[in-house]
Amino acid sequence: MTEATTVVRGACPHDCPDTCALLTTVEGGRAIKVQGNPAHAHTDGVLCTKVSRYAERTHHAERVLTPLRRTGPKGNGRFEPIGWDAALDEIAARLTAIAARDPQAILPYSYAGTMGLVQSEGMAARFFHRLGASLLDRTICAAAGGEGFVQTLGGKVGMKVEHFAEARLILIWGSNSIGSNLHFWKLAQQAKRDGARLVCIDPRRTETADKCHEHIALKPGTDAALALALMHELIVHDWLDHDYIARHTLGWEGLRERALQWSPERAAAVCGVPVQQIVDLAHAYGTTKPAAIRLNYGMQRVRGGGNAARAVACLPALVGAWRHRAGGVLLSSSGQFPVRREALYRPDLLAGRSPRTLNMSTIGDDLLREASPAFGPKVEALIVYNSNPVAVAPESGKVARGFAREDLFTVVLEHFLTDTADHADIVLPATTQLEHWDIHTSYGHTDVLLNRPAIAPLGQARSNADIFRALAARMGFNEPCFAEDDLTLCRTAFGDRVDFQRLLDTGWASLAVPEAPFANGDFPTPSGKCEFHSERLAAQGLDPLPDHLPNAEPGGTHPDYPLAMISPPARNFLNSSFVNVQSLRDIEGRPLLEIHADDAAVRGIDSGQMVRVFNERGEYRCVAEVSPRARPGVVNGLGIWWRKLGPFGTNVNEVTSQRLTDLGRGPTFYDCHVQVAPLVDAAEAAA
Ligand SMILES: Nc1nc2c(c(=O)[nH]1)N[C@H]1C(S)=C(S)[C@@H](COP(=O)(O)OP(=O)(O)OC[C@H]3O[C@@H](n4cnc5c(=O)[nH]c(N)nc54)[C@H](O)[C@@H]3O)O[C@H]1N2
Ligand SMILES: Nc1nc2c(c(=O)[nH]1)N[C@H]1C(S)=C(S)[C@@H](COP(=O)(O)OP(=O)(O)OC[C@H]3O[C@@H](n4cnc5c(=O)[nH]c(N)nc54)[C@H](O)[C@@H]3O)O[C@H]1N2
Ligand code: SF4
Ligand SMILES: [Mo]
Repeated sequence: MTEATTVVRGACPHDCPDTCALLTTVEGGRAIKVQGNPAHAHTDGVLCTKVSRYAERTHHAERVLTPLRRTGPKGNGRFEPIGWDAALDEIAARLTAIAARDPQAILPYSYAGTMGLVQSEGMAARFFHRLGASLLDRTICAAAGGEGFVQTLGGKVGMKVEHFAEARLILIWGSNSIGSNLHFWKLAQQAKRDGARLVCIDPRRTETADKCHEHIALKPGTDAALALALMHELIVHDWLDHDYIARHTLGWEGLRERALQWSPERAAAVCGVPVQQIVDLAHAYGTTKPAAIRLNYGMQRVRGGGNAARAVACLPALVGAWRHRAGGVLLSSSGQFPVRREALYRPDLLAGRSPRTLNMSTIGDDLLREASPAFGPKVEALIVYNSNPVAVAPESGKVARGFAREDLFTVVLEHFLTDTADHADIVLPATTQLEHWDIHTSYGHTDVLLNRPAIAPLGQARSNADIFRALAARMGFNEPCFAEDDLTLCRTAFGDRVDFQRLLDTGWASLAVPEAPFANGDFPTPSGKCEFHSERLAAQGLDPLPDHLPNAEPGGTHPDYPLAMISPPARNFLNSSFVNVQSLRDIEGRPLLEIHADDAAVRGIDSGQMVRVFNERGEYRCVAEVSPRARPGVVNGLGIWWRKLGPFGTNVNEVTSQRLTDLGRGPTFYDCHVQVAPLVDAAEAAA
């Protein structure tokens, strides 16, 4: 190492359960290498391919490095550089004028471009609360499963991830762990080496399914039927832990009655899998101890996703799996972190106002809606940060039309000119994780991580928190909380609930969470029990017991759109992030649709051919791959390409719907019927 070389400790900011500890090597003010920190147990010195390229992403030639103002028509992506003062003055003037009529006409739109508490909502929430803007229901990823878990176990809580290594049976359910939860996969491998059996439950034959002992390729949206049939077998063969059920669960009689309606034969017909596979899985689950379930969000992006998560969450209590630290279920660990939300987000700045809440998953419809008593004011201004809705939100034809409204004032804080930034009136250059402070929770482990800036902000980039601080000053918001700098916000996030000195010294701090959290019940539900029966759901007029709700668009039923489509992540992208990093795009090639040989043959489709994928909502074009990764009747449209980098300026969300889930008002990306046809016109196909 030369004298000018430093290594800086950080945290991966991305929407991924693993929240890795990073080490960034800096030479002459430039980040030259980003690696996993070997001292952090969960990271173990390993990063995924994407974030190994984070230096390439940060120093990308196409970074937005000055504020930009639109010059061409809306959506054209033509801009001129302007100064920060001009940009902030214009935004403050526009927002002030709109707020004078009704601040609810202003909508913040953000998700998990960074998961850091400071650069996500740390200063932004304060700003929008003070303004009285519409609130955003952040449902786009995890709302249905999250609500299913809250109603059943009492929160986003579950097994400690490290104990999966000791399990004897692991169900990997609705998760492509190798692609999207790499550090969990390492633990599963360890268990496998020690003799554990791994079962993957996923409509797609993923790289994870390839490496498990068994793959159950059920139809999308049939997970609750499978879970209920497993219960049926547990009951019939008496593989139940009667003592655990009696002491630590609520509503057993009702659940028992419901489950007995789900014979393996009935479920097999619904799920489209052999009866024997269900019988064998039930036997394994009922007789292997400890048995652990790694559930992920892939199984809850369908109409009945909340109920499905609820049904799966009931399983461990039935066999008493929670008694052992390597038994139970994990969907998300995010509920374990003692974030000081009031102190950080300052909802008190609403000062008694209660603005309407808009659902981010229906942004397409909501941008096109006129004012009405039920809806409230038309959306006149949109401030987007940490998200790329034009690419990632469902039914993107409508989303793009909404963003193209000439009368909508749109500000986008970004690193790049994404599909969304192309629709902005003003683009503001944001720093990346290598350029700012932040503090991180995780949804896949239970360590808090601190991120130190490794390099100075590039160009004129400013952190999200800094941008909202500056806007607050421009708008005359003079409460002291708007003066807090980013490092202070890091401290505020947990206060004395986490040892900040330790974070400064080592980069992370583990939460003190119980080894086997529900060995003696103590669920954070109203009853303190695992709630098979939920009074809270009953009070909302909903079914108090979990049930199977068929997909709204199951495939095989609509005469024009006979195929079901799911659109899981492509391994080398993270949602729509990294699509513009050339070395990663080279690995992914072109937008791909996996289709089973039988479905391809009847349509005259060959591998490598361009196809149209369409339904009543729209059409996108991509390359077909005839592949055993697709099951008959289901096509896999791998996500999430930038529209402008895909053929014909569209992506997979052109065909997904804005229908919402049973619980949590989440999106239903994987509940989508389509038809697929070869593109015959050679000129079209070449375009
Ligand atoms: N490389 C990479 N990693 C990622 C992401 C990424 O885009 N790329 N995304 C991140 C995000 S935002 C999240 S939320 C997390 C979790 O992200 P998830 O979206 O849960 O990602 P996956 O682990 O790929 O799990 C989805 C799996 O569910 C399967 N699936 C689809 N429908 C069904 C169904 O009805 N039932 C069942 N059982 N399975 C179904 C899909 O085929 C896929 O293999 O991962 C994060 N990690
Ligand atoms: N069809 C289909 N659609 C899906 C999914 C699917 O499986 N299929 N998955 C869904 C899921 S699970 C999710 S979570 C959503 C994800 O949707 P988003 O959260 O919108 O995720 P990204 O597409 O990665 O966009 C994040 C953007 O934030 C920017 N960004 C990152 N860090 C910062 C920062 O510090 N400051 C600012 N200002 N910007 C920053 C990045 O450059 C990037 O453009 O997509 C959903 N959409
Ligand atoms: S995306 Fe996930 S696996 Fe990759 S570095 Fe970040 S936290 Fe680790
Ligand atoms: Mo997500």
